[in-house]
Formats: sequence, structure tokens, C-alpha cells
Amino acid sequence: MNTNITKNTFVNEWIAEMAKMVKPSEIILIDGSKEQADSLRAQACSTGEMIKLNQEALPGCYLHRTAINDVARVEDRTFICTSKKEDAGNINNWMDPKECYAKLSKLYEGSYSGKPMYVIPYSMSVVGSDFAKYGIELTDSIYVVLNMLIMTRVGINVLEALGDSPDFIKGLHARADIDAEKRYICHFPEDNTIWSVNSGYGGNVLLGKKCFALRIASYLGRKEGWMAEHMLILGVEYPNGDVKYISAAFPSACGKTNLAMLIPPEIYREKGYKVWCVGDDIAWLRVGKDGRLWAVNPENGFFGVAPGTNEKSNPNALYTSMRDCIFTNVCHNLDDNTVWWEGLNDNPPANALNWKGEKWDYTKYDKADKVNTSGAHPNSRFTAMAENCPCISDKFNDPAGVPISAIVFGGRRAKTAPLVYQSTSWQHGTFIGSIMASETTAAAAGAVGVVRRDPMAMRPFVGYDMGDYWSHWLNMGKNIANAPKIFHVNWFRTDDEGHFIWPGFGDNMRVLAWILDRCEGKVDAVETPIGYVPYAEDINISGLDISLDTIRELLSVDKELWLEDCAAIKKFYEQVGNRVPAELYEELAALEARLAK
Ligand code: OXD
Ligand code: MN
Repeated sequence: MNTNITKNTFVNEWIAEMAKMVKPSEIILIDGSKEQADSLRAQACSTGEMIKLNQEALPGCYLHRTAINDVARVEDRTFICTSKKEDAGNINNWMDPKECYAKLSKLYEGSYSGKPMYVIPYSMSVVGSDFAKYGIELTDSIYVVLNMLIMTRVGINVLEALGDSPDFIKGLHARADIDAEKRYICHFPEDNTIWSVNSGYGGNVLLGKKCFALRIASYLGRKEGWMAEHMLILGVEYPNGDVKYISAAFPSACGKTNLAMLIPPEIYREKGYKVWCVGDDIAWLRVGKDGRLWAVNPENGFFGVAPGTNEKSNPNALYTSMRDCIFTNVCHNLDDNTVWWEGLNDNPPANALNWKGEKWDYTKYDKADKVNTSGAHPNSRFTAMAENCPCISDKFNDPAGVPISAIVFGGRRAKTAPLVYQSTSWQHGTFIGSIMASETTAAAAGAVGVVRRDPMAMRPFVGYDMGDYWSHWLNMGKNIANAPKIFHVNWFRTDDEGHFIWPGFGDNMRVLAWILDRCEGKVDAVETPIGYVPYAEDINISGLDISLDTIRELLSVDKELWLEDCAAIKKFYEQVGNRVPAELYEELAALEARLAK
């Protein structure tokens, strides 16, 4: 078998070594051409791996179903394999690299037999740019190839940019038996290597995304002096044409895609305000020559959650998903060969297959048992091209990225966090990021949700020790002469009946406007124990059915709740271990002292 399929001997030798283990029938280089992609799509449809949808309603769109035991990222089977356990830290699962290579080699052995090996050369960020990092993913799945073609920049030009360098991330993926008990998503940051086996689900197998652009990249960023973050990037255009950029980190399923593609309310639109999307999930950030922090979205598409996406929540995402898109695990409407998901509209199809491919009866839908009764899986996805997004920023392909004015952290908190507050310094902002948390909706009526600490929304994605990661944040702050201001938002505050108080979605623009006004020094704020909070009058509520008193309530800080939170934060820091920077303990002590006054 010819394994010399590139001009790079490091690539060829690695392919040969992997091929010896997985034993493919042939090796196919993915060249990024339309002809090759068309032929792979046709092949996937002929085997049932994909279903071609109604091409009039959904041009270029396809449906794929994963195995029913393989529908989400698997954090408990995700490992950081550093030679020293302490370098992976307490929050990550760790395996000794030698042991892991040996264990997984057995699972990979012969796993491609009878199937081709697809070699995908891809770039995270614009090929040839200062931000760009290259990877090669080997896979036995056409679905993976077609998703990678949307999510990353793939093609021969990546190999040309790599030249004869050994500096690429080696990713090996095999579906093997899709055995959940033998599923492993393993990262070897010291070897620039990712091994994924026994899964066919996006976040586990599209290796450019979480595995490379967050876990491996965060490790590289620390080594090289930049940051890889779980952040959307958006630009707010002012009526005079100026655009200010914000990056924001929220835990998974807290509305990053919706915020990134926000449509401002009428009162802003009529004045000429617009919001442009640069990215919805990942930001790579570097200090520019001008002393500002510059960001790119290293991805080339969106891997968005389908349920809940609709004309109100995110018309831009809906439009983007209506062409050249791969839908995964959504409901298949057999009457018109289109797709449907919970929250799309109030018309579930009567003649449909559910995400498992079984005949679906929408009248049996039970909110308490979504996985078994819904048409679309709660984690069903659309893989859509950034260039098809109506609000994609004209800076999306700019190799320099965009200058960031504000960093925003956020979580889902029923009571504790106010609608918005601002840190008093970069160090305090790092502290705010480190204590980020989100509440799961509690099953028992009336019970408060379970709080999961998710620092910087990176809990599942830091490729090294969390304490070291916070030190890296503090160090970065020292090198950014003109650092972004750091904020925290909470769209999810509820009243005593558990209803959300803030309308969210497009109206979040009102909070972004305050944030940017603060960055420009255009508005005052109230100093509270947790940071700067807006004067209620400074949140624009014109056109909203909300009173100033409600805004006051949304902005209130309950000292008792915060003191309870401090105790929980202390416990979490202890869990993170002995590499938590002293500066963060100082911030915690100072917060407690201010609250106790
Ligand atoms: C996530 C995602 O799980 O982006 O965060 O898919
Ligand atoms: Mn994400």
C-alpha cells in the first residue's frame, strides 16, 4: 500500500505507522475539492450513512444518525495523557501516555480492515496566517470527512503551508465497534497527538474542534504565550460604522451560538446598530503589536445544537442551517423529506422518524423523558458553513483577527449572579472567570439547581492543570498593555415561581451596549462587593415590558448567597489543588471581607 501520499516525510512516516496498526484497504488523501466531496456524499448516501434531504427546501443538506449509545461528548472517557500526572491536574482524567498508547493500540488493531483510511489535512485559522496551526486527521468515517470539510479549512494548500515541517497535530480516529465501554478520547499534548476510538459523534471525532482547538491548543498557548478559549466572538457595529468586538465564554448549552448571531431589538436597529458573528464556540487570542488582545475563530463552520433553534431564538442560525448542512440525530419528516426538532415550531410532523430512525408519535412526547420520546435528540446538531451565515463578520477570514474590547463570562444562575457586573481589574476578572458556575435545572419542583463549577467554561477543555491555566491567565494580563475589560452576565435569573425575568435573546444587546459603554468610559457604575454593577437607569429598557424596579432586582447582590458561594468556591479551589495561584485566594479573601462589611 502506498503510504507516501504527501511530500512531507514526517506525515508519510506517521501515516505508514498508523496504517500498519489499523490496516485499511486503501489510503485516500482528502484534497478539499468539490468533486471529491460530491463523490463521498454520493457514496455515503448509497450505504445509508447519510440521507439526502429535499434539495429544493434544503439545498446541499443531508441527515446522519449516530449509534444510539453515541450521542454526546464523553467527559468521563476523555483523558489528558501527560508524562506527569500532576501536569494534567485534578480536574482532568489522566492516563500514563505509554499505558494509553498500548491500551488503545489494541482497540485500533485492524479496526479499518475492509475500509479506506481518509487522510484529512486541515488548518485551524486562515491557512498561512500567524494564528494558523495545522492538523492531519486519519479516519475511517466519511461522515467525519464531510463534517471536517465544513468545520475546518481542508485541502492540499494546508500541506503546502506545512511544507516539510513536523509541526502538525496527529489525530487518529477509528469508529471500531462504537463500544461505549471501550470509548476513549485521549490527548497527548507532549506529542501533539490525539487518539479517538469507538465513537462517531461530533465532539469526540471532529478532532479539530474540542480536542485540538481547545485541549491541545490551550497547552500550546501556555507554552507559546497565547490563549485558546471556549468563547464566541461578535462585533457590535455602531451607527457611525465603528465596530467593537466582544468575546464571551459560557458553558455548553448556555446560548453562545444565539448570542454570537444576535439580532438587536428594533430600537437599536432603527438607529443603525448591527451585530456581526466572528465565531460561536472557540477563540484563539494573541497580544498584538498595538498592545491589544486580538482574536480569531479558528473554525470554519458551526456545530450547533438544533433543539430550541427557531425564528425567535436565532433566525440567523436557522437560515445558515438551511443549505450545505449536515444534520445529526434530528427528526426526519417523511412527508416532505425535511427535518424537524423540538422548539423549531409548534407543528411536529405526523409522519416522521425519530432520531433513532424509528417511527415517531409526537403525541407521546414527554418532557421528563426527552431522550426516549422526542423526535430529535436533545443534543442533535447542525453542521453549517460560516460563509452561509447572513451575519458573518467581514473580518471572519481576516488573518489578523479582531481587537477585543471586552471579555464576558456567563453562567446559568437562578439567584446569585446579577444580570451584569464588571471586574475591577484583569486579576479580579480572572478570579470571576475561575469561579464561573452554571446550575442544572433541578428535577424536584422548587429545588435549587445543582451548581457545577465551570471556570472560563473550560472545565472539560483545558489540556493541563487548571491552577496552571489560571496562572497563565494572570500572566497574559501582565503582557497586554491595553487589556480588554472583563465582565460577567447572567441571562437566567428567575423569579420566585422559577420564571426567567430577563427576556434574553436579541434583548441581550441592551446589556452588550452597557458593557461597551463601560469600555469607552461613557457610563458610571455602582461599586458593590462583587464588582461594578450598572445603575438601573443605564440599562436601556425602552420598548420592553419591564419596569425599572425589575431591573433593580436583576442587578441586586444578595450578600448571604454570595457568602455561601464563597464557601463553595473555597472547596472547589481545594479540589483544583495546590497550583491555584495565590492571587486568586487573595481575591477570594478580599471578596469575603467586602461581603462581610
Ligand atoms: C460543546 C459544543 O459541547 O460546542 O461545548 O459542542
Ligand atoms: Mn462548545
